[in-house]
Amino acid sequence: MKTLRIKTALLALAASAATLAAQATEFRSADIHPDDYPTVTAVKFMGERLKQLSGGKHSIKVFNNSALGSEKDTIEQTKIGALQMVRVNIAPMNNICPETQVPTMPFLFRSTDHLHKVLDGPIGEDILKSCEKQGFIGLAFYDSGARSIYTAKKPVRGLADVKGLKIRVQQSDLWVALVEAMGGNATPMPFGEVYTALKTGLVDAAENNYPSYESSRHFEVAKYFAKTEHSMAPEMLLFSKRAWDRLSPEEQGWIRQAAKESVPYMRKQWAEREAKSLAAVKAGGAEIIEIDKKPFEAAMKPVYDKFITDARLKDLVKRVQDTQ
Ligand code: BDP
Repeated sequence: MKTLRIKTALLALAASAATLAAQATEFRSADIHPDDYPTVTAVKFMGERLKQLSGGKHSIKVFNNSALGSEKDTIEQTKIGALQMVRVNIAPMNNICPETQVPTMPFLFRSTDHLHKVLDGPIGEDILKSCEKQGFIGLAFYDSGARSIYTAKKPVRGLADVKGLKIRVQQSDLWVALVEAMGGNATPMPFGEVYTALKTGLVDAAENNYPSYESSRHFEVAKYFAKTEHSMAPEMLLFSKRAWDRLSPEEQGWIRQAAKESVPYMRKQWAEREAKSLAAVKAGGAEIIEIDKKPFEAAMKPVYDKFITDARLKDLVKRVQDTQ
């Protein structure tokens, strides 16, 4: 009798799980940025498109402002399927899937056009696919402009000024090497801790694009922005492979399409935001320093020697360089 009751209960549970699967699903996506940041608005746009494509079955809820933790944390949550989606910079993926090191490499892209051509084509596809064996379905790349160094106390006007500076970097071995090649001391830490680190002098400098420099208010505590533009490391949109494998090919197609459609939307938002952020940081007292980038570029050889080691990565870098 008791077993029968348990069996009935189990059956009921299984039935309700099946109904749940057939019902609307709200995918959870994480971001460290605030509401109006282009990465967040782009994923919201994607959610709207997904809703339309799926006839209201699927949508996306964005947990932003680091609500679910740092990028490293949310990547982990996505891997185990606790989160279905995450938008991160490519940097914290560098230690997880080596191909992501390629678009991170210093002074690799000649322009935003060059970056778009590479990421929109077969090289971009190859890099997105390369994370699958690690548990991530790469959906899209988003723009992130170029990253430059900014300092709290002394301006950087040339490579020699970087020597000995304690510089916050993203959590990636490649980034540590990149800053060390410039002569700095790299301190990896999550983005959310950088403002205080700059303010208290735990670090002397950080590096980022204009929108992040502005939205994080780092410009208030590190006003010298030296336009080193040393990397154009893009943003990545990833789906949990665990969650993905439970979806039908049709559902997967909707997600891919909605993600793809969010890219031109994001690019437009990004270009506008870069201009706005630059104006805002200038108005807020930041000094934008033009800099000769050649010595910086010349100093990067050891980074290529250390990270672009096997034939596969060498070939990817060459294909990027050959893209016209
Ligand atoms: C911003 C990226 C964000 C990174 C942050 C960082 O959009 O994903 O977390 O830089 O430096 O530009 O950590």
